[in-house]
Amino acid sequence: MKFDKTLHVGSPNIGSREQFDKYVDGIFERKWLTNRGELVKEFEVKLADYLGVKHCITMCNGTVAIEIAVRALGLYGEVIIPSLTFIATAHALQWQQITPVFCDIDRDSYNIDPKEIERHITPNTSAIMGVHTYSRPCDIDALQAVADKHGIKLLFDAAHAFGCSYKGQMIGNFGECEIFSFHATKFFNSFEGGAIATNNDELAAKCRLMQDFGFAGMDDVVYIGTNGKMTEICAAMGLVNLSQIDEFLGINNSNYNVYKSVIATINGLSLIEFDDSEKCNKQYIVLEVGEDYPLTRDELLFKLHGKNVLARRYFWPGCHRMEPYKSLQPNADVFLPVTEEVAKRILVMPTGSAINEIMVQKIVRIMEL
Ligand code: T4K
Repeated sequence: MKFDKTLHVGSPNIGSREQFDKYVDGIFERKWLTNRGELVKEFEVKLADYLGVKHCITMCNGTVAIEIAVRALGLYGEVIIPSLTFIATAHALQWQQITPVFCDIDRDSYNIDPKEIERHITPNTSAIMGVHTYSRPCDIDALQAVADKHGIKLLFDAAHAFGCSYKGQMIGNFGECEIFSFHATKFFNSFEGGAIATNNDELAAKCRLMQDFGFAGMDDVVYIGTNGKMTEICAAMGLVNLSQIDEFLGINNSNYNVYKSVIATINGLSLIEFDDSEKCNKQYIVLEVGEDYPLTRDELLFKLHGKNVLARRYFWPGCHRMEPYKSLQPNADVFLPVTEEVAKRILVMPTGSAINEIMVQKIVRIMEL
């Protein structure tokens, strides 16, 4: 059984076309396309309200948002991050001549392991940047304790964790700031886009200036800055999708439950678990392919691809095995045994509004062999 159309991991959730068209009419009527237009302002208010955070500054994408946050926080030298993440986490640092120092992950949560951090701290360490990988929050309290003990900053790449909570509070409220991605492939998208969420007034003001070349007034530049602004068309998409976010969350939840019930019967495959007492977007359906499964992870991947199921190996082989880090830090793997083990076993499966229960059952039938 082969699917007629390719099933993607990152197929976008797209809200009401009618509502979107109305926003677009307004954009053309106002002739205001970017540079803090009406829709961007409305989107920021609604995002901050949804997250229960003081400031949410929209950005052109998640990568530039991290770069701006890092710059606004005055980070330098070395920043500790996990290697099991999308390459943007590392690149946003290296782009600014800051060395990403790769720390191992916890075997159960796949997130940066707070117990492993201290071995990487040097006089040059300026921060820890946790990543809430696959939507599961890091052990934030433990990371904050390490950061406080060493007088370094803590921030989060929350690209995967919009709509998720930690101890009942929405992600977006922790560390110095948290950075979201609203890329098309995220369960909540604005075509391209991102945001910096923070409760720190001073940091928010700085990020806002830096995303607009450092302009504090018409002819007054106060910082080195860049162009990190979100456009009106992206804000329109974000507003539409935010108004339907519960629908997308519901779809991901029900797809996850179907995957869970059917995968439970297959020996050698295990599925990521989420804490039911917290809010979670469940946007990544992550499988681990164990030793007792008859195929290796890669054999299963190619079998699925052959059936038009474009499963992904996110985030194999780990940033430390990609350039330029592979050459710059050739021995990084010595401290990353868990990352190495997990990276070779994980497989990310399609979900979102393009996928339904019947499709999930068919996908799992392919995996039953
Ligand atoms: N930090 C973390 C932890 C991240 O995961 C990311 C991004 C970032 C930072 C940076 O945020 P942004 O600067 O991107 O806002 C995709 C996304 O482009 C990327 O945003 C995402 N993480 C990453 C995990 O996935 P690729 O290179 O794998 O994308 P690609 O083109 O292979 O697309 C993935 C699948 O989605 C394909 O099967 C095609 C399908 N697709 C894609 C698009 C764009 C669609 O069906 N429709 C579409 O419109 O990076």
